[in-house]
Amino acid sequence: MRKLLYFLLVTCLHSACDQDELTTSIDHAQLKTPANNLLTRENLLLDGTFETNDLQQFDRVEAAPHEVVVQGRYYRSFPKSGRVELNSNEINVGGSKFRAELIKYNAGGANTAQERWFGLSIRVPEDWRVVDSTKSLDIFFQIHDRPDSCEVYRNPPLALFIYQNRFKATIRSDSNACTKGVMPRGKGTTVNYVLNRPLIKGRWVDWVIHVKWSYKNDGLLDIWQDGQKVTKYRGPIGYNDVKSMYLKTGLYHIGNGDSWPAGLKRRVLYIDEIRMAGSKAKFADVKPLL
Ligand SMILES: [Ca+2]
Repeated sequence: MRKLLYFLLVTCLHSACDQDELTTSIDHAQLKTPANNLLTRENLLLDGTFETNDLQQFDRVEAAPHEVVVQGRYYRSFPKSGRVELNSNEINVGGSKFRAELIKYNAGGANTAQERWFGLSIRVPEDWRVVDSTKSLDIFFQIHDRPDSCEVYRNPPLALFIYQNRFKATIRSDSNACTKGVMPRGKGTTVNYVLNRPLIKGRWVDWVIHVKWSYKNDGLLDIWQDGQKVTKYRGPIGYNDVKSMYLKTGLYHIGNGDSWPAGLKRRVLYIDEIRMAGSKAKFADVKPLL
């Protein structure tokens, strides 16, 4: 297959310009036409490719307008993707704490639609500064619970995030009908770390996630990174809730309390090809870049 790699110098003209954006690389051999791509995908509940030049595929935006923009400097398959930014001086702007996330409902749950497939691609900029703190992490994908009337919003049953120089993921479960507090602990509740991979900067990284929500022992979680299975978990995942959960993607920085990493002005992440599908789906339906 013939490969052409172009390096385009792009002049920074606006204040949001990052060191990483000085160089754009496009691998033309990987490009697919939208028509070819759409024909092969079925069963989608979300097809978040940003090709409509807006965020209409999502149900809600928990971000200020400048925090999530559609742009074409980088993209996965088609010539648009989402650029997400968090700024050090914008706590509680566009969402609680340091947050800029897109939301899609109907992500399933242990007592509703148990099976879901998710796909997404992320591009961590070359100049992403690793923060050497055990109190700092940046979530780029999470499935969030919707609490029952006896509960508060808890930590998410599934979260993928950047922690120091690693990609990591946590899962949480609770068989109790009423979870106590925000972080399930104690009898019937668990927290597990199910992914630990080197952080990759400067190129797109594809993720496919297959999950069966269950607070019993028949739950399932498989994660593929760039087509390679990196997580195979069997056991409880999710809460004993009535309502279906929701997908969130973008950036959510968690520090020690309300703290932001010292000396860091901004976090930027590119996201693309965010898909969700139900139990009839297969790997190829949600995989980025067919
Ligand atoms: Ca519950």
